[in-house]
Amino acid sequence: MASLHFDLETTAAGSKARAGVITTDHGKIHTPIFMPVGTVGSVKAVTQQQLKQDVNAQIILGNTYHLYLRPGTEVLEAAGGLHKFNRWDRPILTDSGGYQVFSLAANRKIKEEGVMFQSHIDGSRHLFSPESVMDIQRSIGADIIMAFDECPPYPSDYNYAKKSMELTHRWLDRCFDRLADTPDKYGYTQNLFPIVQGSTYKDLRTASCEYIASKNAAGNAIGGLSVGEPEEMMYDFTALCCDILPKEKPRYLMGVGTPWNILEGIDLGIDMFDCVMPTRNGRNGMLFTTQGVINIRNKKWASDFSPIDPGLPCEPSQYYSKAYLRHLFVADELLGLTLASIQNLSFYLWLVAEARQHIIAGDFKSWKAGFVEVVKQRL
Ligand code: PRF
Repeated sequence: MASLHFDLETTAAGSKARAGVITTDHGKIHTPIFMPVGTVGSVKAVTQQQLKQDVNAQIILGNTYHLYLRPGTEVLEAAGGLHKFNRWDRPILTDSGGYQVFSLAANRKIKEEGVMFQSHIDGSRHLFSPESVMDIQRSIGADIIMAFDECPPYPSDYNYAKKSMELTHRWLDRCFDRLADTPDKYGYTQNLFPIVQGSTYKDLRTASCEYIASKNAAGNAIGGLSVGEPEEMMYDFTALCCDILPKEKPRYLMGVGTPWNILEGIDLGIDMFDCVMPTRNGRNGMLFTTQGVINIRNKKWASDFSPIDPGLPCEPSQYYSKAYLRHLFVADELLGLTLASIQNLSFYLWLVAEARQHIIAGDFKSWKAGFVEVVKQRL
């Protein structure tokens, strides 16, 4: 079938923000978009029906590292790919494992060939190379697949960052070569997004963006940010990358972030985001709402029978009260995890949809300036 394409609809006045539509073989994605993280093929505590009906998710993420370790490519291929296995018929994006291998696996050894590592589950030894990671992503069958990269820690010294970036670029060439040699497995097109690296050095970031742009991929990602650097630095490097990466292709800022990070990213020209924050923090009782941030375990909510989030047009957020959700958390009830995850994901998807409407309406900049302060508030 057809390669992914991106139609840029509107560029905001006085901002680099854009509204667009990405078309994949599993349907359309309206941008800017937030992608819920479903690491092992499941967005934790939320069903696929809830993701569609309550959250309005348009695309979800999976992780090559986790899906390779469990259930493994044999099961995924026998199922006919991840879409058939987890019954999610909208677009899926898989991260390459390049990041998870560095954050989760033990005893990593990075070589030209790839990365040797030990599984965080059972200690078994594995090699990830650009070729093996492309093969695994072929078996998973996501619509958008990510290049195998190295994400250096923050801070990294210049020489390390440069060598690491050059390795990521050589690995990228090998990813493209492998894909060219292996056909799509399931009758629809998989699209490789390369990843910009270069740590926090302007000349390296510039060189990486130029190299990645020269590949003329269907979309481009910015990696290596939101790894502990100050927020202002993340915004500065995002801006630098957006100025070089092609306008006519979607730009994906990996692993970002808080609601205000997302609004800033949109302002700088980012189209796609993912982050575990809404689900992970939700499971710890931190709620993101249209009124600000809530710690639902706090005693002050014990008898507050107002809706979880009166400003959110999502059924669970309107139907259940703060007092009830607090009770579920205090009593360690599993439903609390589900309701908090749905609240946070619904809020994130609502936030990007609102941003899109304001970009189209022409008042994104002024709306953002006011709303950033609201979403940052601690209630
Ligand atoms: N590379 C990959 N995945 C990622 C990152 C990266 O640099 C980040 C950094 N924020 C999150 N996820 N492959």
